[in-house]
Amino acid sequence: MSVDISATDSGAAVRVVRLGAHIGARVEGVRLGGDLGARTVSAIRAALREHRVIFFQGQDHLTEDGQHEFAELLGNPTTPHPTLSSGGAKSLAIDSRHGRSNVWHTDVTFVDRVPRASILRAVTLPSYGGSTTWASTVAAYEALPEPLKVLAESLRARHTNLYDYAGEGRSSEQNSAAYRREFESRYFETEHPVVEVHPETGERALLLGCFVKELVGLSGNESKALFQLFQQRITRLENTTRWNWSPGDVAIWDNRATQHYAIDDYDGSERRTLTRITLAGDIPVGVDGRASTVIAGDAGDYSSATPRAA
Ligand SMILES: O=C(O)CCC(=O)C(=O)O
Ligand SMILES: [Fe+2]
Repeated sequence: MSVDISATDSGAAVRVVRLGAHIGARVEGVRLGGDLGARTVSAIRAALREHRVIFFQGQDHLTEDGQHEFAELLGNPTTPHPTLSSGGAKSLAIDSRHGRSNVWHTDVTFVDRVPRASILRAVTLPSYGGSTTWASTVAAYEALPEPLKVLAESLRARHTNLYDYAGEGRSSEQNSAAYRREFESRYFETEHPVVEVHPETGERALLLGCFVKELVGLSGNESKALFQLFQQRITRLENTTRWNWSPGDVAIWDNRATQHYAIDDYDGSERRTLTRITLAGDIPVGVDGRASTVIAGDAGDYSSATPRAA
């Protein structure tokens, strides 16, 4: 077992238990909330940077306010979503009655200011199934043979919130018509590099997922073929970790280094709800120093973003 131990502000131990070679760790010994000290927050940040997605169990005390206060210690929370209203709530409701995110994606890539991280808290769970899988887009890039790295680094992709283009096949019949209308109520389109340089670690990561509409400069068929080639690399099982939720569990993922997929293998009559808070991120930058560019939509009221120096 690979375990890293560091001390919290109260002197108690934080244990970070690795779950796989490329992605995932369980963090023990932390009670999440707005009252965490700087050493604990810094241990959580370090674990997130290293493991891409981290899991906390037994956080049943956490309320929506507590989740938000904790999020403020890690970064700047965005509004819940660029298009979905949350009825004044501080978090986005992930609710099986609205839809099921059983398609691989990085959160909110249709805007230029792609969130830095998401913090997801399980509230109501089905009696079986409904786990979530994350994939490391850094490990996927690093495993590419050199010619494919060079190709990926030269490509840019257009991402939109009208998300059925790329053939990834979100099971849209599962998503309520009202939810979908609201999701698409404002049109966003952004051009991102296919390989982004991670702003904290300098690592290279593939930036794709279900919001991709096309690869710039290619025909529809070529675009689809190359999208699938890289997307299949990302979702190789060796790059993934899967979490089977219990109520009170919290997952935090680095949204610049991962994609995720919510597995729709629970009974249709059962409800599954979680609450998500995302942290504001900067505008991605490619290996050539070129930043992402907005094609349509202004996400200024979703999240403030400072353009990264090229
Ligand atoms: O339902 C889940 O497990 C994840 C849903 C999702 O895509 C998200 O919270 O960003
Ligand atoms: Fe998501």
